[in-house]
Amino acid sequence: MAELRRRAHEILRGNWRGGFTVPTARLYPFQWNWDSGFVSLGVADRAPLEAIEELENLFRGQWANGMVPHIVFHSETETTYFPNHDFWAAAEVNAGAPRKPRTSGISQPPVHGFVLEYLYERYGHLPDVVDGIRRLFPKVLASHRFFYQYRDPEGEGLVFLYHPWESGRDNSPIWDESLQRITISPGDIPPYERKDTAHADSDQRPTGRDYDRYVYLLELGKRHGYDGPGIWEESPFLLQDVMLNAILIRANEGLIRIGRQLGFSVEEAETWQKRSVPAFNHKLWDETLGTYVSWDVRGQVPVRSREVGGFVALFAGVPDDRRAQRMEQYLRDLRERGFRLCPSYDPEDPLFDSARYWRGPIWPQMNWLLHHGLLRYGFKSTAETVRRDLLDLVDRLGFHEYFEPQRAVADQQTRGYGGDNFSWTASTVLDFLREG
Ligand code: 9WN
Repeated sequence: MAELRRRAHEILRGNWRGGFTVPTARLYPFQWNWDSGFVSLGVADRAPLEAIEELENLFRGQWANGMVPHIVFHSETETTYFPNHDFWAAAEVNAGAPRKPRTSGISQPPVHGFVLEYLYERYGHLPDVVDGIRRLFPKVLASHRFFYQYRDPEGEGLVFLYHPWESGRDNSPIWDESLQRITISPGDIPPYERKDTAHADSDQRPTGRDYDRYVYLLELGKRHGYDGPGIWEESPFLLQDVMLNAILIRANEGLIRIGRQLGFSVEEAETWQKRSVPAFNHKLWDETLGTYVSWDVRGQVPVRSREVGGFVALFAGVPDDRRAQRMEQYLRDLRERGFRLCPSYDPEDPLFDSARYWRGPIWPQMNWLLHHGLLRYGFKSTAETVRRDLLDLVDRLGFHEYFEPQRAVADQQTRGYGGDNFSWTASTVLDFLREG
């Protein structure tokens, strides 16, 4: 385990670009929103102040409307990623988007409220860290306000996304039906060239058709300055994502807790919670499946499948004990059926694909969310399984982006999937080792 720890630090140092961390060198050469949240916890393990620097650099990309974009392009000369800053043209279509650093035009799960809470709990004895948290607090609050103002037009307490990249689980089968509504005729999208398949196996990445639709939705957002009401009115892809909302709720909670201790007003966040928690519980629970699911706003139907995002409700503390027990039982059954925890998608569903992006593999940061969610409800042994499974996989297969969930298959492998030397994999390992 000491070796694992040493490697994890080495990876984070290697991906550090003087002020922020890239998820992995060539595949994702910029700063990503929710990656940075998880990564800052790992960075803090060695240098708590660098964790603050990491987050402050992310928030340099924050828009006037409060949105924290999903990518901050600190370098304008890096060319190994598509879509790059020029394709997004964010500052050209929205006056509130910074010109420096350049950014994308959509967001990602807002993890920073609970990340600040963890940093405060662990390093609150360091005055410089506390000063950093004080500086970041109002920015994080503003990023939540963005979601409630721009992504919840009916004041329901549940926020929508209009691009799979905003979910962080880009290629999950839960988006398939909604994406199929998008029909693309010649000339609908500008010509573009993918870069991801030059750095990762194309069997493990989204298909060309998926990418066309990603570009279509990007262009739709661009037409509306990425925050206009036309998005809600026009987008064929519009969902209240179960995980985005669970993370927002958990992050509100984090802000409320540290806000009280640091003397910030927390009334606004409390008002959000009062709306969001019951709405989530009422609208997103699926009694037959025994988990929470996303809601397809355009189709006015639930997206009925068991996928890892639904289980983040545990981390948000939303379910009552009965619901939580059903969710935990499902995870235990998966283990007994020969899976490591936790596959990103239901292995019994025909759309499950154990090696393809978000359609089955295990993601490290998802294990982090599940582990802490399970602990919150006292499911110690399953929480430990989730922790152990990830540590074993990384130990045997390396610090990859994602991993094979079928035990029998993974046992024959020598490497994980997707990018290598991955930052949030290193960060999750460091965090899990703290408990070992
Ligand atoms: C688009 C960086 C990001 C993660 C996402 C993951 C993947 C990007 C891509 O990589 O998405 O944002 O190009 O596929 O799905 O969760 O933040 O690690």
